[in-house]
Amino acid sequence: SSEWKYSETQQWYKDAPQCGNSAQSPINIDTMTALPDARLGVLKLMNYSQTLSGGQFINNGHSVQLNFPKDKSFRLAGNEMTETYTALQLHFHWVGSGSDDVGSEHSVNGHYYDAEMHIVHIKDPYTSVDDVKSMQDGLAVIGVFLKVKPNAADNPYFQMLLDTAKMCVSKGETANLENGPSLISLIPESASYYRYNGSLTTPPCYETVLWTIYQNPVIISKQQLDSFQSLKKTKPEPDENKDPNGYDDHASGVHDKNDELGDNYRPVQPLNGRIVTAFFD
Ligand code: BO1
Ligand code: ZN
Repeated sequence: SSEWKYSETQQWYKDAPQCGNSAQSPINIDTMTALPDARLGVLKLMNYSQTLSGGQFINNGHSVQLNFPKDKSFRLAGNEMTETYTALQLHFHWVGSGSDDVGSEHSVNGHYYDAEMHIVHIKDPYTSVDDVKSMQDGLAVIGVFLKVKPNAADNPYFQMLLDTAKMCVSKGETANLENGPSLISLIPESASYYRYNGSLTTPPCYETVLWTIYQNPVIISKQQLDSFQSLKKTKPEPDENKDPNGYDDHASGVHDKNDELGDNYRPVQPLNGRIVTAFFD
């Protein structure tokens, strides 16, 4: 069931029936219909000033994901929330090098950003997605848009992530983050956000996610987008000139050009009457 592909999003429901349900993610956010909600307030991001050092990046063939260190607890709560959540991982969705005007999963008034970061949290005290999959708000995912500005300098905080993420070129490769930025440094300065109930954007598409999408993007450089696009979605074909018995953590061998990891976003899904609310800073 982990054999799904971004080129076949319309087939996902066959192995993962929930992908065909009616409260799916991502969505287009229509800012004219998003309803300011007085119950919402600035997100409470607890321990987010700690660094991510000690986490581990993995290229899972669908994205590059940073699993958070087990000995730190980055936690999320909100004004209106009775529950708290603990962060498990962050990962990215981004535009492929041959594509234009796409890349993010969510869109705003039909506009897509170059990339989107997801910080995935699980409701306390649970630790497994299976335990919360029947709750509408078992997970809380924060979405942050990334925007390439021509001639922008490297974003120093994202660069600290990319220096390690870049080492996981092939599917299955991992690398430990030794010098990580604080989690708060990856979040936009403005606290404004959109909020709705939806799903995981990949199989198994469980409708268990309380989504928070920050309104403002974070700026990255063109070279930083290039670093994401240098990753591959497969393991390399063994290089016949190399000793086939020699093990290598960072796999050697040959990648096909169309093995580039990118365009790893699901198309926007129908709202089916769901309401998007908003908090404006
Ligand atoms: S996303 O943020 O909606 N793109 C998203 C999509 C899939 C997952 C998480 C977030 N998958 C789940 C896996 C679990 C895993 C959990 C946390 O992520 O189904 O097995 O424990 O890493
Ligand atoms: Zn995601």
